[in-house]
Formats: sequence, structure tokens, C-alpha cells
Amino acid sequence: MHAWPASEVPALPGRGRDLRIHDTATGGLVTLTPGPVARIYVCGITPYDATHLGHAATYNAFDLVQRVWLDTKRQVHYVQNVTDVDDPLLERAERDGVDYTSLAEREIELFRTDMTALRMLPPREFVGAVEAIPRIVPLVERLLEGGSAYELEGDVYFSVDADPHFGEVSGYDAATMRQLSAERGGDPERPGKKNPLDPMLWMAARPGEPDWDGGPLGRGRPGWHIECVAIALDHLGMGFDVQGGGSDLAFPHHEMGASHAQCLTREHPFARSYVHAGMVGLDGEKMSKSRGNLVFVSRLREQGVDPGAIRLALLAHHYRGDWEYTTAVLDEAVARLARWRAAVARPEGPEADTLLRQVRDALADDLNAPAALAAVDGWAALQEREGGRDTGAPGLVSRTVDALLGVAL
Ligand code: 5CA
Ligand code: ZN
Repeated sequence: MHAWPASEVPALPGRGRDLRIHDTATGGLVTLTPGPVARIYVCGITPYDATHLGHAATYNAFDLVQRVWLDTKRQVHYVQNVTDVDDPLLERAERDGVDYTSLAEREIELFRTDMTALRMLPPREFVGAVEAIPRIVPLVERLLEGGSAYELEGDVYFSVDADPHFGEVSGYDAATMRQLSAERGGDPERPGKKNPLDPMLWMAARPGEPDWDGGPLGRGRPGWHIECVAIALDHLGMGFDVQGGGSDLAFPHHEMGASHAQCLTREHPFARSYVHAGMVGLDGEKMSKSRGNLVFVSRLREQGVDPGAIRLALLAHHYRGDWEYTTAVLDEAVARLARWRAAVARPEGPEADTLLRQVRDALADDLNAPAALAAVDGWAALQEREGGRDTGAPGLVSRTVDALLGVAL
């Protein structure tokens, strides 16, 4: 499917530093060393509701990763999926008495509009699970042939014990894995499985649910993890630089995906690093479609909030920590955007080379966006207090904020 239009990334003088970022698999900071074309896969939405600030915060983190890479003069190959068939989508369509495909189409279009407004760089490939089915089926067949998968009452399961590296992405213990599997789409209680954690690769057709031709697998639909594996392998191949998503995807989704791919290719690793963003909450709970405690990007835009302010609200929090959204967060972002705009609107100002270095250093250091904002705040405060004689400075600050933080001043 088509993605959304790219906003231009202004060129900056010199070049940025290589990104050091927290890798879930090693549990520490690693300096990423991509080739001339950095490869990143970020898990996309399940389109049964509008983009909320939690989604936006996660996509913002991976947008920063790409902006840092672009600033090191690399190209970026970015792939994102859309889980356009899955239980939550079907359940919501059923509840609302609508066709699941039109629900998905509507929400995907809204997501594109939100991403465009927020100036998130678009993926080169934006691929739906349904369109990936012809790629998924042969992978499931290969896993069966290789003995890493088995059939259970017409469904096909992946055997986690087939991958010697299973468990290395999340690093969770068995009890945690079992609990998270039950909470996040797995079925550890189902009798007959080799290991309770084994996830489904292919679900045989169920009455009243959509299904597709799976060739020798029979009619059915794909499991969740194999969807992302098929899309990532198709467009990026093994050993791509970053697999990204919110921290709720570390297990089972990214753990299982890595194991699927490693069993398929007999290569390791699937991704060179696994990067996870913290969860955004509202009223003391994780913001989630199933709980319904949501602040939608589109709703804020309708209320006239500048998308730049929404983005600054996200950037004010370090990507890795969990945080709570409040209206005060947004008010502060609105005020900051106004201060910055006033500061760059003047024909001259204090020199800004230092600011560019500070923003680059902050982002290269595990995407420390709050430190980057503090640096721009510092320049804007100096501009307000004392002004300056540098006629190039306001333009350089604008370009820095646009290129590295994705905010248009
Ligand atoms: N379609 C799958 C991934 S293949 C999925 O998880 N879809 S989602 O719509 O539920 O979430 C999309 C992305 O937003 C995921 O990376 C998820 O981790 C992230 N996300 C969901 N809720 C939050 C939240 N409250 N805070 C931060 N990120 C979130
Ligand atoms: Zn995914």
C-alpha cells in the first residue's frame, strides 16, 4: 500500500555523530554502525482505531533514529507494516457492525494524515499483512519442512525450542514469558502444543472470519509475528540495523519474529539491535485501544493544536521511559513552540553553531530529545534576553530543529 508524502529534510553543515542507543537484546548502549544504507523495520499499527499519542511517541523515536542517520550522510531504508487482519481488528469491526476492511482502510488513511502532519519520515515500503500473504505462506511451509513448525488441528505453530537463540531478545524468564504470552495474543493454555509459548504461524479458516488460500496449508490467515518477518526479510534481509517498536513488543512479538527468521535462514541475528520505546499512559494506565483511555492525534489537530506542538510534547520525554500525558504537557509544548518561533523570526541572533553541536550530541546519545530541547530553549532565551549579530543564526536554528527534530518553525 502507499505510505505518506515525505517532508523535506534540510541540509545541515558538517555531519552528525554515530548513534549510540539502548539495545534490548544486550541490555545496554551500543553504537550502531550501519553501512551506507541504514536498514530499519518499525512495527506498524493495527488499524482499528485512530493514532493515539502512544503510537505517535513510538514513531517519533524511530523518526529520530532516521534523522540522526541522515545527518551522518547515510541513506535510510525504512520498512513498516500494517496489521490489517488480526483478532482485535475483527473484534472491533464486529462490535461496530462494520466491514473490517473498510474500518482498516479508514484508520490507515487517518494514520497517514497524522504521520504527515507530524512530519514523520515515511517508510520506503508500507506493507499490509494481507498483501504479504503470498510471501508468508512459503515461509510457513519452509518452517514445517525444516522441523521448526508443527500442525495442531489444522493450525500451524512455531516451535520456540527450534531456535537456540530463543529468549535472547527480551531476556525475560520463563514465568514472565508465559504471562506476557497470555496477555499479548498467545494461547499458552491450548492443549497439544509442544511448548505453551509456541505462537501460531497459520490459523486455519474459522467460520465467520476472513480467510485466504494458503496452498498446502489450507485456507486460513497468518499469525502476527510471521507477518513482520516476511515483510522485513522481503525488503531488508537478515541482519538489518534496527527492529523497532514499543516496549510491549519486545515479547512475544520481537522475540518470536527473531526466532522465526533465525530458523528460516539458519543465520543470526535477525536484527543487529532491538530498540523499544516506553509506554505513554493516561490517568495511571497505559494508553491502549483496548482500554479506551486515548488521546488521538487527529482529535488534537481538529481542536486546532499545531502538529509541531504535539511533536514537541512527545520530544519533551526521553523515548525509553514510560510517561504520562497531561494537558500541562501539551500547554508547555504550545508555549515552547511559540517561544522558538518568535526567536527564529528575528533577522539576527546569537551564534548557533554551538547549538547545532549540542542537538547532535544529545540525539546521538541514546536519542536524548529532552536535552536537545533544553539546548534550543537556551538559544531562544539568549535571543530573547540579549539578541545577537549573527544573521545566519535564526535560519540555522530553524534548519536544525526541522532536520533533527522534525519540527517546522
Ligand atoms: N501491529 C502491531 C505491530 S506489528 C501493533 O502492535 N500495533 S499497535 O497499533 O498496537 O501499536 C503500534 C505501535 O505503537 C507499536 O510499536 C506499539 O508498541 C506502540 N504503542 C501502542 N500503545 C502504546 C503506548 N501507549 N505508548 C507507546 N507506544 C505504544
Ligand atoms: Zn510487528
